[in-house]
Amino acid sequence: MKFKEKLKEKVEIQREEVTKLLKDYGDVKIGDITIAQVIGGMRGLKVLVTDISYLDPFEGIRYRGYTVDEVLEKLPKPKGAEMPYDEAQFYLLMTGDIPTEEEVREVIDIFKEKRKVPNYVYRVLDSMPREARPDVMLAVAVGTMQQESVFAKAYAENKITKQNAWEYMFEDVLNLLPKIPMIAAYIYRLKYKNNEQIPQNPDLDFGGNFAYMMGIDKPYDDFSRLYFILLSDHESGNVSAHTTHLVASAWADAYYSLAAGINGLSGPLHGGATQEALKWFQELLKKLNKIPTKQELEQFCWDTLNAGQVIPGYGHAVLRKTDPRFVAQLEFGEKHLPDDPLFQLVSLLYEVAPDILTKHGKAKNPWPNCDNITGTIQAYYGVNQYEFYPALFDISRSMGVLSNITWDRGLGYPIERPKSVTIEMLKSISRQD
Ligand code: FCX
Repeated sequence: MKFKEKLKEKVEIQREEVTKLLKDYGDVKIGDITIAQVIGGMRGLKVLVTDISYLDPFEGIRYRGYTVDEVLEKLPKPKGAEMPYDEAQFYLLMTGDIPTEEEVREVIDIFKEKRKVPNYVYRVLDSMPREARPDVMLAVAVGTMQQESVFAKAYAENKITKQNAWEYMFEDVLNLLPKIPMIAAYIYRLKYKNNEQIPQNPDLDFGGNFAYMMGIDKPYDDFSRLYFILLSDHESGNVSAHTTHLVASAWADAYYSLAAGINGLSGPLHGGATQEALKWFQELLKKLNKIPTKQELEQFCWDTLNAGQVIPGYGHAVLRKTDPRFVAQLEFGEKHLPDDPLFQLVSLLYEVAPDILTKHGKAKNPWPNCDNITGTIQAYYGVNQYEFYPALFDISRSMGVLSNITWDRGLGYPIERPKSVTIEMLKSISRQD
């Protein structure tokens, strides 16, 4: 497999670099820690390392050094499609290189070969309560397949060394990732479409086949490709990426680790924000029974803030400008759904909310993040069951977190184990200062 050969070459070079860095410069300090950071969710602490993506507070995300615009422009696309292959984004995240047509074709073929989901997974999903949330079902499906892990089997047979661990992880990742959109589409139709399932289309790619199995016409395939690229990675400190990395750091396999990451993504301050944003817009429309004027929208924002709630899809722990992933979706919306009332509302909110949040004076970043707009576009294409949104986010995020844990094993990163202190200790340190 050329894909694996390329990765192997890169892993070996980088492993040597990391070993040398550690040996020669392991004692060099890269920062200090304040009490505010320890109590404040470790904001700004440089304690993780990943090359898969980097989030600049003012520029936004770069995947392997490429901006959102560059990725959308440079990655190969299916014939006639507006958006690139998700397989190409996965290749980029894994290897750091923009794939050629031939290189992406290899990944597409591997994914097609491996995407068939075992029947027992469907039986487990069918037996779950219909009220179970889609992302819970997805995590259960991933956990159910853990017994297929080649990494876990090789470990049990004493075959794994620090040198070869990444190869087993990589094999698990290639077995697992192509199944994620298949399972998510199955869950969607099980829960919301009377379990009338649409079999996969063997001619279609990751995003295209997902849209097909969802039963939604074009250009939903392109929106799916776009969305899966945009949310695929956001450094390794966000909750879903960090959780996956943390669990894998104890040499849990990709199945355990991804299931944990899926759970990590669920909270309303993280992957749940998309559903909160759509809910917020719908409540506004319900309350006013019409598209609000600018003044009415401003009032609704203040009502939200005065009630002690957040404006969903605004703010960010790291970003300090409009999220380029929001902009990419806004541009898609301007092209494909400019007259949609909800979409118009998103655009209007973008005009008023940053000023209001600035006046409110709490949020460090008054600009929108990607989650503010996704639900509106999904709803336009009929996916208005907003509890499904974290599962959609999971499909995308799987690409980045699974790339990260492959490299974690490739570079021999150890088990993660930060040190805790007590509040008494912090008080005592502050008294000495
Ligand atoms: N509306 C109102 N208040 C907000 C706000 C918003 N959109 N964003 C931040 N604030 C408030 C915080 O609640 C906090 O208040 P407090 O001092 O009373 O606790 C204060 O501003 C400072 O928070 P800040 O440092 O700016 O932000 P954090 O790093 O603590 O949190 C998130 C970042 C994203 C969690 C926060 O901005 C938020 O809750 N936003 C709304 C939910 C959301 O959009 N989440 C998705 C984020 C992202 F894209 C993802 O991970 O998926």
